[in-house]
Amino acid sequence: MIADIHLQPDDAHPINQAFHQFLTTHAQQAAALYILGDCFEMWVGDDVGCKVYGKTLSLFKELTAKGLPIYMMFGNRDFLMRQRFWQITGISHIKEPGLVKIGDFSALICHGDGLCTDDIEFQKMRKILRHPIITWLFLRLPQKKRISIGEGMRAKSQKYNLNKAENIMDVNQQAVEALFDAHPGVTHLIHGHTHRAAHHTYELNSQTFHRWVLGDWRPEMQYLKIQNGEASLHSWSPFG
Ligand SMILES: [Mn+2]
Repeated sequence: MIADIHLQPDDAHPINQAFHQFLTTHAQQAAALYILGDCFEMWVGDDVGCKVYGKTLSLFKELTAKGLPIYMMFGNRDFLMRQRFWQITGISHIKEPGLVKIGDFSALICHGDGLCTDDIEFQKMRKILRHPIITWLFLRLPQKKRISIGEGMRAKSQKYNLNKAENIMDVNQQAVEALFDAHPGVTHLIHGHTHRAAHHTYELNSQTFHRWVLGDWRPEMQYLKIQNGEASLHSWSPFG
């Protein structure tokens, strides 16, 4: 499982190159690959995305055609992939929160931005941007317009994040507990978004709950491996 690769709209970018290498090595050896959002730095429509990320998409296709199941969730930067994307790549879309069962291991999975409930401004904006009418209208704008809006929002969010207190941008513990409450019997949660790779645990009603956070790919990438009923975080660098 991986998240937050934030692939740049340029296939020659080192992050994209590293990701391509990961796909053809680690991912290929896995039984399945889960991407928990923000694979792409931005996605303003399948017409633009499929062109800009052409190399990545053809690698996805190669892997799914070989029989590797790939699952992808929307992130807060890439939630406008539509039928053409899923068709071209062979990737299956999973909605959040998802529940995965791999052997004896069960976990809830989500991108993680929905759990950052202390950031009220962000949550308000998220609601507006994800509204079906807004996305419908947005996808009908000319390509140039969509690209410029996307670029503008990207710059704005970078600036916005610089001025925010660290704790506001992390997940809210009550939101995490509420998610577990809604799924009795599940004690693992895996998410990305905050870019703070870690394995957190807490006890409640004599039960241990685990929260696994996937990191980003700067400078090292982290992935979570599920094997023999256990999860573990790993780092990998294609740069040696
Ligand atoms: Mn994110």
